[in-house]
This record gives sequence, structure tokens and C-alpha cells, in this order.
Amino acid sequence: MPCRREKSGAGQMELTPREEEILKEIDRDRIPVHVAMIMDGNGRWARERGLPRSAGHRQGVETVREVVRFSNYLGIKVLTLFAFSTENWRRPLQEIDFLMSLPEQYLQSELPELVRNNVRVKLLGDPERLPEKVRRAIAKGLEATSSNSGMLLNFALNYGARMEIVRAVRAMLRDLQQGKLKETDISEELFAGYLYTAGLPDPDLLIRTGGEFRISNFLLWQLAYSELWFTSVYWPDFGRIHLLQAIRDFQQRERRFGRISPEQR
Ligand code: V07
Repeated sequence: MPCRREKSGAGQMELTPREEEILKEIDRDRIPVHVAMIMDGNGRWARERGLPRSAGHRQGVETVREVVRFSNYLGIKVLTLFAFSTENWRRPLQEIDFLMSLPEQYLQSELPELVRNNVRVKLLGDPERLPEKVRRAIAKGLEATSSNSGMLLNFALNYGARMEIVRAVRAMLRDLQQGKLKETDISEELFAGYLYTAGLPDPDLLIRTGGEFRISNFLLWQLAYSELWFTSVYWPDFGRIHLLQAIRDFQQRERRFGRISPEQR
């Protein structure tokens, strides 16, 4: 019996012949479980068109919509998007204001579809510094999708990996002092449980758009064994075809997690 793929809740999707071509080279049973993305190049995309940076960010949200839909369709279980770093507060105030309007905008238009498609939304990062209206919009999104069991959509917002690690150390020390754990309990697994990503599998694949070859303080602990995929394509131009290429390349790589390959043995 042919295997039908609608369980993820994404339903049908019309693919272009080029997309179909790449999809045929992909093993649908080996889709990366967790994909993380650094969505870079929005400002340059705008500048090259003589547009304000905000136009790049707005177009970037369109890409988020499309990527979320398509990831769900492909059966990715966890999608983690780096939306705003702890370093981004150094940007001009006007740009920050605009960026801070995007979570609400996105959730306002997408929440019904996210709910329908069984997607669960989560925040990675410190909500404390976020404006009240952003916190409220996100709380509503979390609440409305909290019982969903399909794809988990993580937005890293006011996120920095070193800060995440420091925060985890503090929380662990607190538990140590309160006698909830002892020094010999400390292990990689225990420590991972204090991170924002507690309970989630590490990313199998990190995609960075925009032509830079850096990790930029994103998921430092969690990316230890991830496959990294870089493209010069700007985030607003990133599309289904690129995600398909990334997954195809991912499947052609040999993941060893520090072991030697069998033919070397
Ligand atoms: C932002 C669009 C994508 C390109 C990168 C910068 C601009 C979606 C969100 C978002 C965040 C939280 C949430 C729902 C949506 C977002 C910011 C910037 C700050 F719960 N896109 N996007 N947030 N950009």
C-alpha cells in the first residue's frame, strides 16, 4: 500500500517541477528531526533594492511563513528560528521597534493556521527584556498551541547561547545548594536539562542564510554534532527549493558523532 503523508497536518502542497526533482532525491524516512536556522541577509536584501531595512524584515516574515508550512509538510519535528539575539539590542531604536512588531504581526495572521496544522509554538530566550505587547502576543500563541502535538516551532527571541549556558549554571547551582542534586549527578544530560531546549533533541541540521560562515552565539551547546549548511542566499529569497537542497545535502553527509567510519576500522 502506498504510504500517505498527511499526518503532520500540512495537507497537500503543490510543488514546482524543480522542487519535485529534488524531493525525489530525498529519503522521506530520514528527514532531519530538528532543523535550526539563522535567518540572515534581510538588511542587505533591502539595501540592494533601495528599500529600508524594515522592508527586508517584512519580507523575511513572509519567508518564515513559507518555511514553517513547508517544514511541517516535510515532517520536520522541531524547527528553531533565530529571530532576535541578545546582541540585536545594539541596533538603532527605530529598527528594534519595527522588529518587535513582527512577533505579534506573525502570530496574528498565522495562529489559526498553526493551530489547524497542529503546530506548537515555544519561545527560547529571556522574555524579561521583551516589550509587554510582545510578551502578551507570544503568551497567547503559546497558550493557543500548547496542547498541539505536531511540529514544535521554536522562536529564539532575545536569545544568546552563552547567556543560556550561564543561566543554566546558575539554576544548577541553586539546585545543588538546595540539596536537590549532588556534584556527582552533574553530567551532559543533566546540564542539557537546564537549557531552554530541555527535552528536545539537538539540531541535526543548522542552516544559515546570508553568506556568513559563523554560529553567532546560537545554540552553542546543542550544535556540537550538528551538520552545518551555509548559503549566500538572503533570507527573504530563501525558499522551498533551498530547504530541499539543504536536506538532500544533509542526507549525503556521513554523521559520525566523533566515531571513525566503518571503512577505517
Ligand atoms: C522576525 C523575520 C525573519 C527574519 C529575521 C528578522 C526579522 C518571526 C518572528 C516571530 C517571533 C516570535 C514569535 C512569532 C514570530 C520574528 C522577530 C523578527 C523579532 F512568537 N519573524 N521575526 N521576530 N524577523
